[in-house]
Amino acid sequence: SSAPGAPPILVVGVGISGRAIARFLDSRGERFMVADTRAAPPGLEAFRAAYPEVELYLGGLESLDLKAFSEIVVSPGIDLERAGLGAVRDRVVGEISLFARHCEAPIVAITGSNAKSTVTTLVGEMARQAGRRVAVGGNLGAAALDLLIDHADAELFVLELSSFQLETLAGLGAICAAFLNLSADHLDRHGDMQGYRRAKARIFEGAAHAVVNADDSATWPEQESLSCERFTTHSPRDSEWGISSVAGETDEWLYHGRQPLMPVGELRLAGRHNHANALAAMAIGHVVGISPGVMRGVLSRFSGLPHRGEIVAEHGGVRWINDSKGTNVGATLAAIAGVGETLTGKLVWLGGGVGKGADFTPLAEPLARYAREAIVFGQDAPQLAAALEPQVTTWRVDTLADAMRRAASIAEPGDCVLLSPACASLDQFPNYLARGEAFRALLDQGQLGQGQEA
Ligand code: UMA
Ligand code: ADP
Repeated sequence: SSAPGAPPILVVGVGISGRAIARFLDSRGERFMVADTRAAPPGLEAFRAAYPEVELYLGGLESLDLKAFSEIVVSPGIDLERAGLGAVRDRVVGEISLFARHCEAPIVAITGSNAKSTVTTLVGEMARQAGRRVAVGGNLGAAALDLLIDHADAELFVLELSSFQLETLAGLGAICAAFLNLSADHLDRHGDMQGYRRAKARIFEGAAHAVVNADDSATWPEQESLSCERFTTHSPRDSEWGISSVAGETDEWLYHGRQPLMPVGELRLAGRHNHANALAAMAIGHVVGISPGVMRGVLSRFSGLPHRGEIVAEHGGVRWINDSKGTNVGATLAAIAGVGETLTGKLVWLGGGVGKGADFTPLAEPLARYAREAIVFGQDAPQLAAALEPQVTTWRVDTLADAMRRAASIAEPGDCVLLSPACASLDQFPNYLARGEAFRALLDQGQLGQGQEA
């Protein structure tokens, strides 16, 4: 705890991370105050109720004497430059730095533009099935510092880490650091792809082992001495994790080098991108000593997280898929390819929201191939329409509900209606979960005019 009279710590943010940081500092008897740059942040009342004694400041941080704090612990949503913290960067740490400083058990850290939650959940489940006391969280589920308090006896921490969390992180020292893939996202925050990649690559600092994507060189670490497991959706070279057919047979199997692991057909997760996810999870599990048999068992049961390629309804021969977590172009390309592989009819694609400065033009080619129509909604619908036309028949509406009504009116038996918006939801929903729930609720209400037989 802080020495009497020592400068206090400043915590920035009253969201999930800010509350976890405050709770952690409080549990250690540290002196701290809390600030949020917003005048009326959501979660304020809950924060006040939990910490009535803690000094709270709302508004622009320039009114605070930032030099008066020994350390400034920031929430991931804080853009340091925009919040006026650029000049005191040397005293800024993120929630995960605090976690790393106090965590004594081994850490598995997982990042990437997409697939983080799926792979993190799989690895956590594999460790649990292997009988380990494991705690899973970070950018998904419980905040990392909450895990440190609530699972103090964990012998392994499996953390999903976002680029926002990694940006302020130094020397994590993970036993296994996985960088799954890189495609454009959050460019409004990180400036360009180099800045975004640099933030993510911090995951490797001090790591004992890395797991990277052999098909995506942007995920490879600069540290040449770092021992690397590599996964690919092609035939594995050397000791890579990959996919191949058994000699003389057509069935595909997952392989580690020349060792067959399990038939692809035994996976419950569909689509090539999910085969990559299964391989990544197995490579990580291998690094931390989980047996192939346990991993196969988990992969043969896991059917995916909600809001990620989730089949929500089938009406009149039309399948409705909720991929609300498809919040960037790379995710949506994977979802379209995954659905397209199995489609008998056409795709009716629903997309739109906050594009975060992304280039949408890569969506045009696969949508031109598979889609009956692209129905776009929300804030950046005009940008989407401009990127898709004239190759793709595009229809513009205001809301998700309008888009679904339009989809119901044009879909034919054998078609698939896919909500994989390639955008954040924050213009019209609190988050991607609420968007996915709205999709499900509108289907359950049966008011879309779609065929009613379930
Ligand atoms: N904000 C301010 N001023 C402040 C503090 C926050 O304007 O002083 C704004 C931020 O710009 C942001 C919002 O408030 O728009 C929330 O920021 P936050 O850092 O307080 O967020 P938390 O509630 O702590 O949630 C964060 C993650 N959210 C973000 O990074 C935006 C959650 O991931 C994560 O579950 C949680 O920490 C616990 O680790 C969500 C997310 O959307 C799922 N992550 C992004 C993604 O996956 O793409 C990165
Ligand atoms: P994250 O936590 O990184 O957002 P999720 O596991 O929640 O990742 O998946 C988010 C979305 O990304 C899914 O809904 C799907 O559209 C897409 N996706 C999943 N796996 C991959 C992959 N390996 N490559 C590209 N996109 C993927």
